[in-house]
Amino acid sequence: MKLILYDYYRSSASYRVRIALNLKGADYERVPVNLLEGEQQDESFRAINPQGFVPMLEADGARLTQSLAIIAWLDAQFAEPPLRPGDPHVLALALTIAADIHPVNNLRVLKRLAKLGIDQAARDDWYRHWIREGFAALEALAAPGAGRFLAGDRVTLADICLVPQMYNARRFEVDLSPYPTLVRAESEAAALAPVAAAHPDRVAP
Ligand SMILES: N[C@@H](CCC(=O)N[C@@H](CS)C(=O)NCC(=O)O)C(=O)O
Repeated sequence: MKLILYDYYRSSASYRVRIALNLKGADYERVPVNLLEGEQQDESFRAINPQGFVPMLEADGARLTQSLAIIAWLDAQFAEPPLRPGDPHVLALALTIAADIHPVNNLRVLKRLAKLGIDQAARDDWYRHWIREGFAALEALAAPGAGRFLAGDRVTLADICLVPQMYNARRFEVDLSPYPTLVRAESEAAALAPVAAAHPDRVAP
């Protein structure tokens, strides 16, 4: 199967899909879409992904969008390791990040805030606020069922969402000490070679 990933090295939704592809040992090519230069808005890209977002995965010509849907599809195609996107607890942890933290801190939202006259310091405060609020909830939700990873002793979709969100949190200098479960799970996941290979610094242009 020919897999082509349209991504951007610092896009956390793309980072999730890179982690999943690497964990599954899938062969894929990358086509970088430079978000800072606005390539996601180019007519040619919107013609193939009307939402103007990365990631997008082409699989034998079929176009898949939305990182969690792409990962669920990959999980159905490649059995090992099972990432458990259909497990309600795993999915709830993943969505706490992918549906509740990430969208309000997306580039287009930050650009909109700037357009409304919100200055850089206030935009950074906004960004950190939603991470802190989301991580506090995630810590409480995950702690009782956590093991080596966020939802037990095997890596799941929840860890795949956690690693890129922790990367963003560190970039914005969020104090992570109130979230020991998240810090522990992330360091276990980040130590896995397929996860490490998906890091933005490893794929930067
Ligand atoms: N819900 C989507 C979100 C995708 C998304 O927000 N991608 C960001 C990069 S992380 C993007 O392309 N942003 C472009 C923009 O904001 O203009 C997913 O999980 O795939």
